[in-house]
Amino acid sequence: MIQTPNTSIDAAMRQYRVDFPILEQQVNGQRLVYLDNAATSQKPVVVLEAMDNYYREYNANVHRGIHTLSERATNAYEEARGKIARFINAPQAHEVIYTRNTTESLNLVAYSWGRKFLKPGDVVLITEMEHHSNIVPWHLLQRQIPIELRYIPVTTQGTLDLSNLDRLLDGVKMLSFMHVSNVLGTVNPVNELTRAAHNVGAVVMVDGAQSVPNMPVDVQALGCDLFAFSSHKMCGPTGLGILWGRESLLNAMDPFLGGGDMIHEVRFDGSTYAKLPHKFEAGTPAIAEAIGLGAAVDYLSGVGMEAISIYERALTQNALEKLREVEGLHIFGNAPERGGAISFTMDGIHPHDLSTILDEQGVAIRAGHHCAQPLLTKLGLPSAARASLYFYNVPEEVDALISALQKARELFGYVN
Ligand code: C6P
Repeated sequence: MIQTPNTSIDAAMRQYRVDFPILEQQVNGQRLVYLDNAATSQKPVVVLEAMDNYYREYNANVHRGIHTLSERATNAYEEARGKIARFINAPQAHEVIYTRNTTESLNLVAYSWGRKFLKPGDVVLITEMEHHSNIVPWHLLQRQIPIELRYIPVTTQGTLDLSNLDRLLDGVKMLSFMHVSNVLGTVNPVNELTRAAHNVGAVVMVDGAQSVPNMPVDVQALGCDLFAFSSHKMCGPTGLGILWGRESLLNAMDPFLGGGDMIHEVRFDGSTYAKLPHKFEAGTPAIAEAIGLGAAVDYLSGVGMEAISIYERALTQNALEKLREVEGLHIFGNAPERGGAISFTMDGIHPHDLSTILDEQGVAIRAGHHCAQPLLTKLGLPSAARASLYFYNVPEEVDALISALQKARELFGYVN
């Protein structure tokens, strides 16, 4: 048993494993140890059932048909929006926009807000630890409008270097940054950054892809203006993301995509657009997926986000302590506040080889640049291995990771 402030949490978390039958399987003749949760989480049975039930019982398009199935589908789809809004403490459900994923949410803002409100020479401030989905949309925008893209540096500890924040914020119209790093695990100080950016009149967007699944998130307490995350990393299905934004800001932005469902009126000479949230939801949406995320949010609320966060912190500390004892292993990121993603390299073994050897032992980790190439370049790495934990992981799985890493060293002849 690992030490948490409340050891009954350990036992409680263990009980939830039965909700994830996929974890019971063998991979390559070994019990699966799934440690790739930052890439995508597994889905509990209640989520699978909610989606299955929609397709079996009331599959219909939303907001269109005046018939019973369509009304049921529309109600379930909109109820899910309400649940998601409550989950992040959004003031109003219509400020919650369904997108395809975090990537689309961030692109939507760069496109719809950026094209309307940025002028040549304006500054967008991001950080050196960003995922590509918060870098490339700004690069694309630069091809249309010559904005300046500025970066908050990352320290050797893996935290943001805020010593020159005032200077970096000069002329900034948008500050956009990740809440929790998918590579370093670092939890960034959202309140501090938001306050500083608001003081210079900038809009603040937070990429919550790695925070919403793992800790309580209250967008009002964070103080930011826009917040993006993905369903599939928080026990929900793929194909669905969320953009939350302040009503006034979303109203001021132009639509992202044009088509059905997002219009008020279409004439031969022009169109007017629907109110929020539909203005940003062109075309038939991911209905089953929204219903699935609604079920995921209910499930996570039942487990308790505070309990998830406490448990994951303890499990991550446990993993870090054990990993530090593995000879030849180097961990990247040593922030005092960190999430469950742990990136590392091992002397003499390429991360891809390491990942393959671990897979042979049933242990699933990720290797590569983790869609954060500029950060890896700064760390002097072409690629890294990464284990990422979730609340259904247990301490024995950390031990399985350590044994598999030792085995890799043996295979490469580093141990007699
Ligand atoms: N990171 C990882 O293995 P999408 O792919 O749109 O659902 O999420 C993009 C994204 C944005 N921001 C952060 C901080 C992320 O971690 C991710 C997804 C996965 O690290 C896939 S690259």
